[in-house]
Amino acid sequence: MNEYLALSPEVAAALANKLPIVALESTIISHGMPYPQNVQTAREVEAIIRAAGAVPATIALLGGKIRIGLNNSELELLGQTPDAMKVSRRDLAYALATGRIGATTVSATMICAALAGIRVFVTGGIGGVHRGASSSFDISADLQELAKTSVAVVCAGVKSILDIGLTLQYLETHGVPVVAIDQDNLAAFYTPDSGFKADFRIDSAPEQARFLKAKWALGLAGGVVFSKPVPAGKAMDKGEIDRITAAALAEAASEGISGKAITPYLLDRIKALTADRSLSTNIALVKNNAMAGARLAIALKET
Ligand code: PSU
Ligand code: MN
Repeated sequence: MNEYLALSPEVAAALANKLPIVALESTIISHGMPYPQNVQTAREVEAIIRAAGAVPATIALLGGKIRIGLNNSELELLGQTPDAMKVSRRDLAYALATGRIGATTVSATMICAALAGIRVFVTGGIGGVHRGASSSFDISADLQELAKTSVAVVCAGVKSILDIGLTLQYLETHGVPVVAIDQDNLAAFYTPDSGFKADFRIDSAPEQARFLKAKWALGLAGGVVFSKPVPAGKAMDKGEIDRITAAALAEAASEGISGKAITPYLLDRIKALTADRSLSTNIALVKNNAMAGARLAIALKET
């Protein structure tokens, strides 16, 4: 076990007993949602995973260690530290060496999960190629991580704050399969349909597990994106979210927001501009993903 890893007793026991484990990220807690809904959602997501028969492992950086599995007071600490460092691959060594409170993004969570031997990871949405990337060069480190780190990421697709077509193109170039669940098209986070077809559709967890097993048995390192659409009753209206996204992007441009600040800024503005309705959609889709991730982790143990 890597010297920087510190497992919670629950996760340590699950690893020793080869139980199915689902990794969860922490940027969604510190930067993706406001307190106290962030902590409450984190706990509810963990409860859904346990009820489904798997073990949740929320990942964050505390006191110079990669913590795999957080207790209630650690979740609370993270939820109440909005200035926790947003940690992607680039920031991991710095955050550990300086003992910072670090919230891991999809890329850093994949790295930490892989170090701990966890193969399935549930989140809300992945990062991607930003609109205007041809001049800003802003492509999330999440995509490069998916290209090399062998962890399955269950999400609600790619948000329309991003350039969804270019994100899919980038993933294709790097050999990252995008698998839709329950429909043919990639999901777009707040809405079920991005308008773009996913590479494959696999609804059943045992088949998803066989797909992962085949990929990794071939020595094809890297992740797989599983896209689960937001439940229909919790989705936002596409016209409304498109208008609001355009407004938020315009505000970000006029404020000169860029780099790692842009994604949290846009999420926060979208939440404000939808009078918090986007937050309830966000919470619903993460819970929905947790169920799919737990089923996949269980199926992977049985494959
Ligand atoms: N999308 C969301 N909520 C989030 C994020 C993305 O709906 O919290 C976070 C994830 O942690 C993701 C990160 O890995 O933002 C991507 O940041 P960037 O675009 O700076 O790579
Ligand atoms: Mn970026």
